[in-house]
Amino acid sequence: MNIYFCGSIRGGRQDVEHYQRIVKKLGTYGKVLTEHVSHAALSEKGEDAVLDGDKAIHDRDMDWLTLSDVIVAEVTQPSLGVGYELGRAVAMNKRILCLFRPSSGRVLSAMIRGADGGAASSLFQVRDYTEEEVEGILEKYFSELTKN
Ligand code: 6K6
Repeated sequence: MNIYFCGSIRGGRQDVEHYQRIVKKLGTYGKVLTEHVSHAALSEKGEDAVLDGDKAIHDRDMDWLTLSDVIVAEVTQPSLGVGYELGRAVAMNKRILCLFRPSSGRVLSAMIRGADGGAASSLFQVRDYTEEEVEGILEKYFSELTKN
């Protein structure tokens, strides 16, 4: 299974440790195409982006999004790039799980929370979580996925 993980880069790297925990668990279900999003060395400054250019990053990520079977996005730290990826993934009819931590004190965008289809089988799902719950939420989500 190809898994596309989304997390904030230029939107701010405050949650990178949460991304690492999620990506580690996702790796038990398939290939995480965007594992680099969880790398602590990847800063929001974009020095490494200068080498290839933003167009190369965008085009490669869109190719990976097309190849992916499921998209998992950590959406607590707001990111234009993550919002864009989610919109493109919806247009491709992809299966999407968004993870949000209310303990952050933030309120999730209505355009993300409001996209939840409301059923366990919905293509677009949003889950609120606390740090300790994240593995259990992913276990439940992927066991439903492999059943269908
Ligand atoms: C390093 C530092 C800044 O930029 C880089 C290299 N850039 C990227 N490499 C790979 N994926 C990227 C890069 N920039 C954004 N993305 C994609 O957009 C990722 O898949 C993330 O899920 C999302 C983050 O968007 P922003 O707007 O927070 O950067």
